[in-house]
Amino acid sequence: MTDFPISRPFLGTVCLLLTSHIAVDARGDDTAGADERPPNVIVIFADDLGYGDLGCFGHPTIRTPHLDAMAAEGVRLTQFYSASSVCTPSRAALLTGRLPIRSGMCSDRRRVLFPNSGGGIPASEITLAEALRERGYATACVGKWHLGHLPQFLPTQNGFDRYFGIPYSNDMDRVNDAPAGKGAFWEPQVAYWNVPLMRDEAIIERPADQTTITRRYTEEALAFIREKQDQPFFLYLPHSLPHVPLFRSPEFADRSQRGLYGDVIEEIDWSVGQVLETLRELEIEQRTIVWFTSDNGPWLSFDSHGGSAGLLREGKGMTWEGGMRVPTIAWWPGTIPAGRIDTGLGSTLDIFPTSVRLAGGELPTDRVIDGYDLTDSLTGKAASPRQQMYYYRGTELMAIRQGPWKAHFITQGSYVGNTRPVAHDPPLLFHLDIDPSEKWDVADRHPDVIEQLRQAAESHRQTVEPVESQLEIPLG
Ligand SMILES: [Ca+2]
Repeated sequence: MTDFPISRPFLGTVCLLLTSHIAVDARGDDTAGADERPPNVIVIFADDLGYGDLGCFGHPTIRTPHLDAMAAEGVRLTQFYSASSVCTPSRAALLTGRLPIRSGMCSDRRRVLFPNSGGGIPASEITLAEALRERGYATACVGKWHLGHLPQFLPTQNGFDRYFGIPYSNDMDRVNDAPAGKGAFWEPQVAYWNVPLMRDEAIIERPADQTTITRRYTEEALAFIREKQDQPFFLYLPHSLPHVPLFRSPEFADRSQRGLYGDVIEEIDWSVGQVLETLRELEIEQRTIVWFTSDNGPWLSFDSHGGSAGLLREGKGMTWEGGMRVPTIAWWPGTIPAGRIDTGLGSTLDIFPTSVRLAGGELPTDRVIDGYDLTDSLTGKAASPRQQMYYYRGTELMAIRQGPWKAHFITQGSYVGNTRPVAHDPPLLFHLDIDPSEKWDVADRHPDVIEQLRQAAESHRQTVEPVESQLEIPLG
């Protein structure tokens, strides 16, 4: 086996030499040779959806029948983490399988990219779209990008054949005469945010009509699936909602007992149902793995316009569980057994290696990959290989989880009130299997565990090399 290529221009040449490890396939395809075909990969990624916001994750009044059915037919992952508590680093981690600190897609000064940012995902990073395209996949990104809005950073420069969506958050580019403070959010109007809607590299609508954005993402996604049904494809579908400001199509207005936020989730749930139904209609559901998860926890400072982390502590922007543990479902009829709940650890970091291996590729060897191949745990054949999770805020390692234990070295608020960091020595220690809500600090009873976690943190730090932050580069 050769080393994976170091620079992008050589990617194609070398990848063709890689040996193929197509997953054993007993999924009953009736066309000759279809068993050799690697599975399609679909990643549906909600924005700021909390751990407690789905029916199948315990919400009492938000109705999510399609996601509940997806969970019943697939596996629910109850200890699954985003690699960051905010948008940009979280997306970089998902698409590269690497902690954001390794790619420069995090910062201690600016937590995400803004319209006045000049940086973006470095060309040296290998995205999941690039890795899968090299394996013959058709690729599409439909939704919120937030890895750089300048031409050289767009999805079409990062392995995606096509792009349709908003290049950053739906609350950016706010116009000057919009109501001040949070006033603009409580009764949001499309015209308050001058966000662009793009097709490939061109702006096709500005401000984007966010009222219909979930429906249009869905239509775009379904069209791609239909068009590419006869070849392996990767569809990355990062919804721009339920990030505030909240919008939904007229058909979903005032439907949910949970109010506007519930309406938004119910439209996303409808969208998921459309995707799964289309796969079934095309009879490709048994060769498609679909992930549903969220990029970070709920934005709690937006009151009823933010979501719920359920029994988890705190939310978006923080390294408490509510900020980074996300509601996750994996679905692949005939391969992932139905109705299972997997309490093993997992992360969006793991989607990259899992997908690349399913596609018959090999992981890059010239860089640290922080993800694990979860195929055997998803299919119930083995326990999850992931034992640790690192909780970063910018470049600071705030906390570490090892097995059931989590130590917080530093805690900090999110965006409002007191956001000064508070150092803990000894660290706060929680047993997350017993205490998922992080209520009972048991540090004084387990000095040995603390020592192990300190050493694990130190070993991890040794693997991190400083790189330039892309989030601090100004525009122009
Ligand atoms: Ca987010």
